Amino acid sequence: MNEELLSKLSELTEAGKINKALAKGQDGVDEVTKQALDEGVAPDAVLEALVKGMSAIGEKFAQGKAFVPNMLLAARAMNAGMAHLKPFFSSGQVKRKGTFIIGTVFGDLHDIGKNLVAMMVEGSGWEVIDLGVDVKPEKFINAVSQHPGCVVGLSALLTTTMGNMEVVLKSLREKYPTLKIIIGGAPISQNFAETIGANGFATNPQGAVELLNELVA
Ligand code: B1M
Repeated sequence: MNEELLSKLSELTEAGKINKALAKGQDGVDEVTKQALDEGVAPDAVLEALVKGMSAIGEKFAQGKAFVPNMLLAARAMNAGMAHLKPFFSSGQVKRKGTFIIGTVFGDLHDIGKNLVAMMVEGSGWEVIDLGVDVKPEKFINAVSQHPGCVVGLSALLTTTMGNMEVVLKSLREKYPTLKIIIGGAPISQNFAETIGANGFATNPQGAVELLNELVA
């Protein structure tokens, strides 16, 4: 029974079925998560099922078999489930993989891709702190100071703001020499990531999740 509920939860998350009102009268992630927890399914098993659904849509997106709207719906469905899990996070019954601080670097206002990365990473079990767009080094430094052991993600969409990634990275490493920093965005390449000394680069949200999991393995 548990297995059935959990696989239903993964499928509903992947399909972006949020709740009854939005899923044509059928139970969505909202209702099924509540049902699972009410029936005594372990909260970490529920989280795993939600993550499985998000990973499935993330992989399809990376392969060009799903699109931005699919990702957005899946993330909203995931969030509906996460709302029921929040008390278990606060009580420490369910552990996060780590904290990921993400922002689009200063000078750059593009946030659609960055938001997708943030949602996928959150959906894979990390706590995500999204600093928004046009983020200056001081704001990253301040956030890192409040979250020891975090990983930082920098996004940039313009060739003119790629250089600002290096400025942010250097400012952060001056204060936190061992801080792990990953980067991404349309103009970014592996070569650029290596040149500025980032710990890794990803071309899509699923790639960012895999990179983060490798960094904390
Ligand atoms: Co802008 N823009 N834009 N724009 N814009 C581009 C990027 C551009 C390629 C369009 C073009 O000329 N063909 C061009 C850049 C050229 C260049 O630098 N070589 C450009 C330009 C020039 C500009 C302005 C300068 C235009 C002007 O005002 N003259 C201006 C700059 C403003 C600024 O930032 N200071 C500007 C403004 C804007 C809008 C505000 C109108 C709007 C942004 C709205 C918003 O984000 N809220 C906008 C948009 C929408 C685009 C395009 C059309 C779409 C970008 C997007 O959202 N893609 C874009 C052209 C295009 O890409 N076709 C363009 C979809 C998104 C899912 O993909 O962001 O690549 P992407 O994210 C991917 C990956 O890159 C990766 O995962 C994401 C999901 O797969 N990824 C990461 C991203 N961050 C990551 C971080 C990671 C890992 C992976 O780890 C930390």
